[in-house]
Amino acid sequence: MKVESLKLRKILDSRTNYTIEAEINGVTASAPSGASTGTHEAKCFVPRHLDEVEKLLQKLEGKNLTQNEFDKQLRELDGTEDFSRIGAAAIASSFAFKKASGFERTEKFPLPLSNVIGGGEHGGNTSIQEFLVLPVNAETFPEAIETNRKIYQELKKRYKQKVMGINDEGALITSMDDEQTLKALKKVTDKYDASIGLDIAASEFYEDGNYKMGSMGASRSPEEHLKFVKKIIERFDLIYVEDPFDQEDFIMHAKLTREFPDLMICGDDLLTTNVERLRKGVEQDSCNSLIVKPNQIGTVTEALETVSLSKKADYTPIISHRSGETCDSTISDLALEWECPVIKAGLADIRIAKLNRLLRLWDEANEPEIGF
Ligand code: 2PG
Ligand code: MG
Repeated sequence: MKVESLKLRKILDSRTNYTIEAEINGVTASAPSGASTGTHEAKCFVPRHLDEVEKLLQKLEGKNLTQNEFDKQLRELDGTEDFSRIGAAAIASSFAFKKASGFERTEKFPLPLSNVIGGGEHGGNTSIQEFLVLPVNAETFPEAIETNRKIYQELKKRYKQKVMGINDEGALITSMDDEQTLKALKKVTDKYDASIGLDIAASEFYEDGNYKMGSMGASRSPEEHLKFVKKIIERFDLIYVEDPFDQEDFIMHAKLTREFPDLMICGDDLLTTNVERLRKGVEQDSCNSLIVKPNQIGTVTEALETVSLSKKADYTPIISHRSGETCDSTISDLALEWECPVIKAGLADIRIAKLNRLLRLWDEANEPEIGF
């Protein structure tokens, strides 16, 4: 596609921080941002002199490029390993180029993995960052949304006295600790034929060699923490566990994965959508699924490279939003193009942009399928 015009501007995100919107040939896309970011992620910030970054990227105007070439040019113009010069302009521009050149969507829809109760860095009382629900037996995307919506609304009603608000991802903040939350959630998910998943985001409470879950007054060694995770997996029939250990600990992840091969043990901060880190994870059998956040690596092309390796290695790719979001729904289209069987997003607030995009696409599809 020929880049006729490229513009950058500052827009607001869901945390009222600024982020970047790129406009290529009149098509806009924007960059999300994380709060619990992995150390190995691309830098996703708004550069102080955005006009200079815009001028730099406008060198691409007039060029006829494939997505691959465009993304490579972004890398070259930036000139750093982790996009520390152009920051969020990388993923915003890469998304905008992709949207302007068009998607090659399949009709394979992802199951929505929805964050219903939250804590950790996103705000809330629990040390575990996200309590997620997966409507495993849903046969259509609208049915899957209906299940998750009912669970969210029932939680809000049933635990009215304990709900204190919503956090960065639109998940409920309650006065319950981690185990109380799991017990409460289990009652509701059983009723609606859904399973529970967790983003433990353990790097956020890993300190001096111990896992310190403040909300439960617990400090555990890695082996003790492994026992704790195993206990809650069994007791609450978890189907999905993300980042159960520190982001550098490939070995403890592997220990857990070995014991629960039928569960999705997923690397987010551990793998950071980075093909080299995924390779390391695959060599050590650390996980069996991974979170795909294109802004963790900075371009659509490199995120796709990671997805391709994940499929070869039998790692389930789970495309995901960030805790700081905009109305951009590029990841919904990418989920269909890349055939990701699960999409992780919230249910409430600005997250509806991604889900509503998928509801619309479902409506337009001829013979859509969902899930694995
Ligand atoms: C995560 C994400 C999204 P953040 O840890 O998986 O839920 O949070 O964007 O803050 O990294
Ligand atoms: Mg995570």
